[in-house]
Amino acid sequence: MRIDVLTLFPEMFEGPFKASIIGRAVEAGAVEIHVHNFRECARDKHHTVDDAPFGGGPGMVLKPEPIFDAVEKVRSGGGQRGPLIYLTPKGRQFTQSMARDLSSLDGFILLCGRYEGVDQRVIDHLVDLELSIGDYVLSGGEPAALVVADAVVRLLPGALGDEASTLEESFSDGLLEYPHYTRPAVYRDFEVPPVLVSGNHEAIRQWRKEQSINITNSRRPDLVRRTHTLEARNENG
Ligand code: 9D3
Repeated sequence: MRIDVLTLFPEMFEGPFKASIIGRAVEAGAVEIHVHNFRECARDKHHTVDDAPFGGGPGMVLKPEPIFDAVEKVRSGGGQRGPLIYLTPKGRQFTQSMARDLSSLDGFILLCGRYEGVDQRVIDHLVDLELSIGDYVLSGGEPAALVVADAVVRLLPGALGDEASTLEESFSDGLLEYPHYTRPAVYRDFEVPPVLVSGNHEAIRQWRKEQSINITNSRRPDLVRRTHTLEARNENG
């Protein structure tokens, strides 16, 4: 996979793309990430990327020319044929299912906005998909691009060392996770639930399922399907 990022703040990607899962996936050759400063595509001597909005009002708008040029350069250069994704508070909210869809692509381009956003003609004639990462205000699209890249890259074969990803879907079943414990069995008088050290694997499986359903019911009732609700009732008597 190849991910191109268009941003005015390329330095915001240096640490995150070197460290952690993404860094490992890059090292393993599962993904190539190219970060471009589209200020370099501005033609005037001051490399202007923004201007005042037509019609008046506060703030600045990102000009179309540097962004069109940057996208066209990326698409002709790296052979990138994937969609252009614009990170914006007005976008559809990013989900795990979108991460899965994106992980099957050859590549995509992430466009990060700043100020009041991009000229609408960029959206109308260049952008394929507008994504938000949730209902809170960021100062720009960069943290959202990092979130999308992380969620997608960890799904690529070879990114996690493989084992975890397959386990994830079959077991968690759309529920929040059960509590985890490790040694020591007693720490400052705080004991691990006895069932976990009982050696009874069926009892452990049941306990974990019940814990998952209960924590999901109390924190994220929107995630709990009817089948889970019935299971919880059965297992709780
Ligand atoms: C100060 C401008 N705001 C007017 C009320 C609108 C606004 C524009 C641009 C607010 C935030 C931003 C910058 N945010 C993003 O570019 C962004 C974002 C976000 O803020 N929240 C969740 N997902 C995303 S994706 C991109």
